Formats: sequence, C-alpha cells, structure tokens
Amino acid sequence: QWQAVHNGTGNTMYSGQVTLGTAQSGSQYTLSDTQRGNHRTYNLNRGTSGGTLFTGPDDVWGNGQPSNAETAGADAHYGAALTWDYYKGVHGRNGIRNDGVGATSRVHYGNNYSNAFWQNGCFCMTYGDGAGNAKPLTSIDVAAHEMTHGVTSATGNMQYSREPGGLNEATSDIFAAAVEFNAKNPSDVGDYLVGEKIDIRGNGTPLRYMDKPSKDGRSLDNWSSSAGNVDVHYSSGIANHFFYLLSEGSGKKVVNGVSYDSPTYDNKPVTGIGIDKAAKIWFRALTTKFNTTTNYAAARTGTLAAASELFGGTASAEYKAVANAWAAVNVGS
Ligand code: ASN
Ligand code: ZN
Ligand code: CA
Repeated sequence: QWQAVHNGTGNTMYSGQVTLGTAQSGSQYTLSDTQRGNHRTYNLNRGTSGGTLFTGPDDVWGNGQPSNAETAGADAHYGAALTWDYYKGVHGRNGIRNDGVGATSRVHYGNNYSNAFWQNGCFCMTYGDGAGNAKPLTSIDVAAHEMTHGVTSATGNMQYSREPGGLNEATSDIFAAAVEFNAKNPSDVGDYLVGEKIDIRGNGTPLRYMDKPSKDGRSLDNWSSSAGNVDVHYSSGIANHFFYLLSEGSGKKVVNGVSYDSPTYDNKPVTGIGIDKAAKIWFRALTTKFNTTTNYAAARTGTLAAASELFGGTASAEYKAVANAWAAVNVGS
C-alpha cells in the first residue's frame, strides 16, 4: 500500500538539505524511493541483520547530525538515488541489473564498524557508523562505490581476486568519482579522492587517491608482474591512476579546488579527454568487453575497443588517450 510517490526532505550529514524519493501511506512516510525501483533504506540500529524500514510522520529525515538516527539514512538514501540517476541518465541503465528494480540500503551496522559493503544475496549495501574519529560511511562516493559492485556483478563480473579483483575495485572507485562529479551537489563537489568525507583514519586523509594512488602508502601506481599478489583495494590503484590520467591528464592540476599531481611511468605526458568521455569508455568496456577473468592487459584491449566504437579508431584523440594512459601506468601491448 506504499504506493504514493512523494518527495521528502533529507537533512544529510555530507550533502546538505536534499530531496529524497519517499512513499506515503496514510499519515506515515517511508524511505522507499518509488521513483527509483522502490529502493528502500533500513535502520539496523547497531544490529547486523533484520532492521526496520525508516518510517516517520513528517517526511523530513535527519537533522544533519550523526546522533540523529535518520541522518545516516538520509545520506545513504540520497547516495543511492544519485547513483541510480547517474546510471540511468548518463549510461541509459535502468538500475543495478538494468531491470528497473531498486536495491536496499542498511545503515547503523554493528558497533564501531568502519566499513561498508555490497552483497548480491540481499541485493543490498550496508554501512557502519565508523570507529574512533571516523564518521558514518554514508558519503556519496562510498554509496556509489558499493552500488557499483552490484552493477559490476551484473555485467563484467570480474572475479574478486588477483588482477580481475583490482579491476573490480577500480570500477567502483571510478564510478564513485563519476557519480560525485555528476551530482553537482554544492556540499560535495566532485573529486578524484575516495572517502574524503569519512576521515576513516582520523587524520583528515581520504581512503584512496586516484591521481597518485601510492599516496595512501599501499596502493599501486603502475602495473608490474606482481600486481595480482596484492589486496584488490591496492591493485585497483593501477586502473584508478589510468582513469585519472585519461580524464585529466598528467602533471599538476586543480579541479574543484583540489590539487592533483599525476606521474607517468613512461615519463611521457598524457592529455586528458575529460571524465565524461572516460566514464563512457569504462562503462562500455565493463558492460561489453570485460568478464570474470579480465586482467590488466585485457582491460587495455577492452577499453581501446570501447574507445574505438564510441569515438573512432586509432586516429581519434580518445583512442590515442586510452593507449597513452595505459602506457603511463605500465600496461602495454
Ligand atoms: N568497502 C569494501 C569494498 O567495497 C568492502 C570490501 O572489502 N569488499 O570494497
Ligand atoms: Zn569495493
Ligand atoms: Ca570523493
């Protein structure tokens, strides 16, 4: 009976006051986004299973503070909506599985839990509130990262280990950045950092850097024959670096007030083609070229083919930029 389409008000922690897709029945409202496949947001209330659909009498959600239980719900619901709108508006994809069906977000997972994760089984993503100085993990980029794991599972489905696992992780970081830029939210303008609002280490640094992934102390900037031996959240650095270079080019640059300085393995400059074209190429490769065993060499071949189909063959600027950006992270023919 939760049919009526509504627009509620979210007072989020990371994105200011936003409009949320909600549903109404009688005098009650729920975080059920009937405009986006009925994506629903649940409160786990520090448990690890079950939970309750956010429900309330006024269609106003949260107060901008993490102490209000609805606030993380508002952020998560908003992040899911932005990600849905990004895939639909930019790539023509109707939901995670392209079947119009929304997923579920679950917030307040456990106690002092500093992570978030996607699960195919429940078709859901789950967020902790963070430990120590870390904040709830419900920022736009983390939401887009987790939801993109669902998209990857439904498309290229790169296995979550070795080089395919690094490409799986990078795909989530790449579209996290793309969703953040596309949202044009004045409180969270786009950047090539992942989780910069969470402060997961309590020292103000983001979880990951795409211009020079090794700035986190662990991630790889460039491919080597041992790339498959490191955790997928570090081998992802190679593709994150590729995507940054393809979008913005090498060297120093300031985008939306954030300074970047992206090195190249071959010491040759790369000229960027902009994030919109770069994301088009990665999405086409993900959905039509990648598979469970795609490694870095195959990702290069797949993105070159995607660039050729979208923008023209070897003579096009876009094709050349893809080739140059892979060479710049030591992925060659
Ligand atoms: N937040 C992590 C991720 O989405 C959880 C994990 O390691 N799978 O990658
Ligand atoms: Zn991930
Ligand atoms: Ca970010």
